[in-house]
Amino acid sequence: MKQKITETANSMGIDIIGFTSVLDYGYLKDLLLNRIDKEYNSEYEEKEINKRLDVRNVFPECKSIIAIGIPYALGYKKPVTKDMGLLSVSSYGTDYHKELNGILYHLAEEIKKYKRFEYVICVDTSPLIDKEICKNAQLGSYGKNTLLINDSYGSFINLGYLLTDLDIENPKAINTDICGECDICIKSCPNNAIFKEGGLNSKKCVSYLTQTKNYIPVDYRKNMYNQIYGCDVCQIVCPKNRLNSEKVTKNEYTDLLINLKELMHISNKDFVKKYGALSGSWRGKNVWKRNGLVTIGNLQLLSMYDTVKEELDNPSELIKIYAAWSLIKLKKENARDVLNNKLKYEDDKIKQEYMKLMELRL
Ligand code: B12
Repeated sequence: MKQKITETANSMGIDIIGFTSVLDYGYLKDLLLNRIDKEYNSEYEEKEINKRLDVRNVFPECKSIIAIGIPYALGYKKPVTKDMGLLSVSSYGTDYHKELNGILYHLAEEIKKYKRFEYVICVDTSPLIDKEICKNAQLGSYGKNTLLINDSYGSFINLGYLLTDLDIENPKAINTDICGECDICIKSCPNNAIFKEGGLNSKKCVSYLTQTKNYIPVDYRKNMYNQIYGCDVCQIVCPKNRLNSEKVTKNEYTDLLINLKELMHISNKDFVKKYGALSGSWRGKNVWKRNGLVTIGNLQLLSMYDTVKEELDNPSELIKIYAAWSLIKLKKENARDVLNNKLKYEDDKIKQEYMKLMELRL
């Protein structure tokens, strides 16, 4: 059965495929609880841990899992810019959720031509722990950057799987150390989010910071540099992503660059029209705009001073307080006068934030 399914997948162009019959992930309970205890978790994970620990919570009839990896952006190099924002390459082109859902559906329907079975598709958004399931299905091993790295394709692979009621046995994968002494991702992580001993503090990861609606500590903002959505640094530096040239799919990624002036003025409708199909748009316009304001401050784009100033009148607190930060980064003395004049119109929370920012040595 495994061989036949693998052949079907290969004939559809799916190179990375594996199987696991590990259904119970209770062995990760302490690790997950420990992360929560230390507040290393993110708000994008299912809060009720037990729901994450057994695939039968999602599909009670599950007996085995068919997992796949779909490579993207092989050989990716960041486009260079001095005055634009940047999206992570995981947000390039068609939303990978949509793409993988389609591929997995197609695969399941092909398998059904010779074997009746029931299935549930999972890509990213289920409570389950995709990397661990795919590691058990032998799609790859954990790198120090905590991502799953495939032997042939590296870590630029999106993961998805079919929970099935098929009787497919496969032993649990053993952890292999594929990084050895290499710690380039740990050293390169802009905000030191990766631990030497393994694991990641999500709250410090730039990818997390670009997505969260929570308050971003002032000290972390410079490390977001020009990221409007996501971050690829720990993958770009990884030697496992330096592939043979025949695997490199594309070199030009200028579509990932974001015009900041346009972003500051874009309407909700135009945002959805222009960026709505990208996986990185799920947090909406204001989060991108907030990141745009951080970028303008970080890149010292003085020509954007007036545009940023206008955003102090934006009704959204999420925008206002980052506009204030950005303005101070651009021209501290002028910004102080502007913010002082605004104090009387703002509520206590915003007032306090402005006062704090004016006192900081930015
Ligand atoms: C929440 C989440 C995030 C959070 C937390 C990331 C994280 N590392 O967990 C944030 C917002 C930071 C994030 C960022 C990104 N994400 Co994300 N994310 C998820 C999500 C929804 C859940 C992940 C999760 O449960 N983490 C919790 C714990 C269990 O994971 P962990 O901390 O890494 O711990 C594991 C190992 O690292 C290891 N470990 C942890 N601590 C220790 C300690 C020791 C001592 C040892 C030995 C091992 C060890 O064991 C754990 C067992 O699984 C999954 C989809 C899903 N449903 O699973 C996608 C997923 C992990 N993300 C993905 C991607 C692509 C990204 C980004 C690259 C996107 C981007 N370009 O910005 C970045 C990468 C940042 C990074 N280095 O991880 C892919 C990863 C693909 C791959 N090749 O591995 C996934 C699988 C989505 C998918 N289906 O394709 N993500």
